[in-house]
Amino acid sequence: MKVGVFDSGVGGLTVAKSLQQSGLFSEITYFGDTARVPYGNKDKATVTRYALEAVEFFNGADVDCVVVACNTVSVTALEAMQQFSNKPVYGVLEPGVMALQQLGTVTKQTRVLIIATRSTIASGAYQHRIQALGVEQMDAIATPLFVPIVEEALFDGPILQETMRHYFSSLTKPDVVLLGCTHFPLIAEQIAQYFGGVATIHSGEAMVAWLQQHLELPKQYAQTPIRILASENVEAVKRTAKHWGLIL
Ligand code: DGN
Repeated sequence: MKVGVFDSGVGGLTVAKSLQQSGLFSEITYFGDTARVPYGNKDKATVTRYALEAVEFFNGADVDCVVVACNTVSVTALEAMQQFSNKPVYGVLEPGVMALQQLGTVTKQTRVLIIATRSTIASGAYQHRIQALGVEQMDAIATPLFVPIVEEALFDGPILQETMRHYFSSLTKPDVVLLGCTHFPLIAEQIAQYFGGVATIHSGEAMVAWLQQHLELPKQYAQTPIRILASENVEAVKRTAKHWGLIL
């Protein structure tokens, strides 16, 4: 099975990496809309328009299904994509919620922190789904500064530490942090450490678990080649992919 991966830019490579390591797919075609990133501060109509252009691309591409790595697109335009796509389209919202549920220790008392772009937080999508699990203690905050920090490869150090203090210092310590943005898995360890060691949920790993459960795909490929396409500066995306450990 061949999978397409759509993201607003380079961040979705974290999800592509999980898919590449999963052994579930024979080939990955990644498309990052680098010419128009970031999507995280744009309104629903704009994000939907961009997402439908990606659908047009994937409708003509040699892929069997499409994974939307971008959380912002997954919570604002997934249904529109599914409506116009000629193949199944899967977003990261459901897998993230399923991963939280499968931690096994989620109760009314569990305190969940959701961090994401402004649009993802404003959509309320994660909050509603997680409340429906019975979770009563939740913080949901937009942390857009983490996006350029990760893109600048400042995975640790004073800028990241200060930014975490800026966003987190007034919060009660969570039990679980849901990383509701493609970039955040790259600073998951630092975020977990900031709170003294907490569980984190990674969209890519969550997506692999969800696909395995829902499509019952066997792990059968020792290697999954990835084809990288972008609306601008594809060489930069390829460099990032190498830097983040994808095998090109
Ligand atoms: N890919 C976006 C997301 O996961 O929400 C983050 C980057 C962006 O477009 N702002």
